[in-house]
Amino acid sequence: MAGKRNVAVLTGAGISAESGLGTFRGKEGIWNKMRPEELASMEGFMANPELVWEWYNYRRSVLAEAKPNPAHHALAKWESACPKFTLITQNVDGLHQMAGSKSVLELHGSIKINRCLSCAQESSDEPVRYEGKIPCCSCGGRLRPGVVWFGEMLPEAVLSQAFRASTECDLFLAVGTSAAVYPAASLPEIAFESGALTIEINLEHTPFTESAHFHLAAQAGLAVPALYHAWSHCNMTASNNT
Ligand code: BV8
Ligand code: ZN
Repeated sequence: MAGKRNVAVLTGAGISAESGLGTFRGKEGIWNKMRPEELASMEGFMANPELVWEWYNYRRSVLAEAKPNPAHHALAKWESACPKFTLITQNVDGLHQMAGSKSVLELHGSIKINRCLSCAQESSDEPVRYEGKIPCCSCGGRLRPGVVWFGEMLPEAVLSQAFRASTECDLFLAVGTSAAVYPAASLPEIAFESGALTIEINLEHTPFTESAHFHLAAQAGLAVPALYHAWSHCNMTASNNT
C-alpha cells in the first residue's frame, strides 16, 4: 500500500454488523425471512405501507442504540490522513458520519430522513400527524423513508462521484458487502479494471472475491483498523521522510 494516496472505500451492511445492526443476506440476514422486493420497493410499500413502516421503525429503534465500531472510526481517521479519500456506502444507518467521517457518498439514501410522496419535501423531524400507523407530511401527503428502493434510481450526483472515485483511485477497499446489488456492486470491478489495488474484507466469498487482489476473511472491526495502520505506517513515514 506504499505510495497509494488516492483511496476509495465501498462499505455495505457488514461494516455495521459489529455495531449490532442486522445485514440483509448471509446467515442471519433479515432478507431471509422476507423478500427484499416486499419491504424495499415502491410496489411493496404501496401494497402494505404499514408493514414497510413497521420494518423501518424497527430498524430505526435498533439504530438508536447502535454505535460506530472500530471499522467506522478507522475510516474516519483514514479520511483525514489521506490526500484523496472517498467513502462510498450502501448503508443508510449514518454510522460513518457518527464516527466522524466528513464526506460520505450515501448511494442508497438515509434511514434518518422521510420524504413526502406528494410534495417531495425531505425532513428528519418527527412527522406532524399519522394516518393510522403511516406518518404524514404537513401538506397531508404520506411519508416514505428517504432511502433508495429496488427499481429506483440512485442519486445521480452521488453515483457519478462514486464512479469517478472508483476509476481514479489507486487503492480500493470493498468492506462488508455481498456485492449483489447494482449499480453499487459494479464499483469494485471498475476499480479493479482501472488498475487500482483492490482489497475485499468479508467473512464470506462474494462475486467480487476472485477478481480482488486480496480477500481478507476477517471481521471489518479488526481488518479495517489493521489496514489503516499498515497504510499510515508506510505512507505517513514516507511523507515525513520526503
Ligand atoms: C436500480 C434499501 C436502475 C435501503 C436497498 C438483475 C441483475 C442486475 C441488477 C438487477 C437485476 N434485477 C434488478 C436489478 C437492479 C437491482 C439489483 O441490483 N438487484 C439485485 C438484488 C439483483 N438494483 C436496483 O434496483 C437499484 N436501482 O438499479 O435502478 C433503474 C431504475 C429505474 C429504471 C431503470 C434503471 C437500487 C438498489 C438499492 C436497493 N435498496 N435497500 C434500505 O432499506 O437499506 S438494497 C440493500 O442491499 C441495502 O441497501 C444494502 O445496501 C444493499 C446491499 O447489501 P449489502 O450492503 O452488501 O449487505 P448484505 O447483507 O447483502 O451483505 C453483507 C456482507 O457483509 C455479507 O457478504 C457478509 O458476509 C458480510 N459481513 C457480515 N458481517 C461482517 C461482514 N464482513 C465483515 N465483517 C463483518 N463483521
Ligand atoms: Zn408533503
